[in-house]
Amino acid sequence: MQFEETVMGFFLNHQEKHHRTYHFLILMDALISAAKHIEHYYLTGTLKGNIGLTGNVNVHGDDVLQMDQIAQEITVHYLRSSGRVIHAISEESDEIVPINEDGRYFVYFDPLDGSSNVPHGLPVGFMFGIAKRNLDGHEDYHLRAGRDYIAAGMFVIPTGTFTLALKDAGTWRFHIDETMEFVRPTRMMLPENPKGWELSFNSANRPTYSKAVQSWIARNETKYAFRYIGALAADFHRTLSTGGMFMYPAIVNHPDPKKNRPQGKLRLMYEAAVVSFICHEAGGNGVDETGSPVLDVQPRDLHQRSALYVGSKPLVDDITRSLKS
Ligand code: AFP
Repeated sequence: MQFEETVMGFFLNHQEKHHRTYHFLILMDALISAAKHIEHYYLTGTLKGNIGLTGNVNVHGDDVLQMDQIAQEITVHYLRSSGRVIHAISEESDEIVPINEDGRYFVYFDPLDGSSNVPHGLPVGFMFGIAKRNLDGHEDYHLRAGRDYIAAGMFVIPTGTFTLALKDAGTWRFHIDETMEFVRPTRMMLPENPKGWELSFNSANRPTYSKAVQSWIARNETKYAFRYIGALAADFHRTLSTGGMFMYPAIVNHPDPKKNRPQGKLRLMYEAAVVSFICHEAGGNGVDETGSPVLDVQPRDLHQRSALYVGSKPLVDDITRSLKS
């Protein structure tokens, strides 16, 4: 028989090695419990009729699916019961979600990212970033740059995979086993050999990108395979394994100027900064439309958007030169 190290065994060793408190473990246990519940509801959703629309529209103008609401409720429940979270910022909530005044952490999350995949039962993401409350100083500000995160992760639901990055301690991938435990921590580093690298972006939007990005794509598209499923966690999961680059450029040349998105589409705190943090710990990089590191962007509002170019350093560096030229 083969036995694997569990995610909790991994955390206990990590916390002991780095002389950390147990509070972070309690928070991680809450996030993992939430992910397992969301996964369960997702898998049984069609049978229970949970994947339809609620008739509500969220802060971004997207139709809210029943599954979005279920995932939000589950996550807030577990964060609350952990007792370790002061505030949460969620894609599904216009306002900051107060959780527990004595909490130590801020959590930024999207409990069901990639909703257009839901009616098809295809992969979606549960993405999160964690910053620590400033326990020694006076300031407890929740608008933190990704550089300030202590951890970030993504569950690809319902595939049973979990990728987690711990500050200065690497990016790790776990798989769910037959007892529903996440097991087998595997250190992830972006492959250096460009042979298998892939590009991932919404090709239908290509004419709407800046001229610099369009020419970069024209110069590079034949060198790499192209993959896109439309859920950031699933697309980036692949980028991390194969190397290459995921991008969601700013929309600046839309035939209907009202549909331009010069700020990009993805949300900074619970999408772009999360994958940039994971990528950074795996030896890669993530930049925005100005070619600046996403992790350095100081958010000014909860649901701020960002363009994103994330993946293997040589490709991100190369497109950064085009973005800055
Ligand atoms: P939805 O949750 O609204 O489907 O958005 C998902 C997402 O934010 C991200 O997960 C994808 O990478 C990106 O949008 C896909 O956007 P397009 O549908 O415009 O390609």
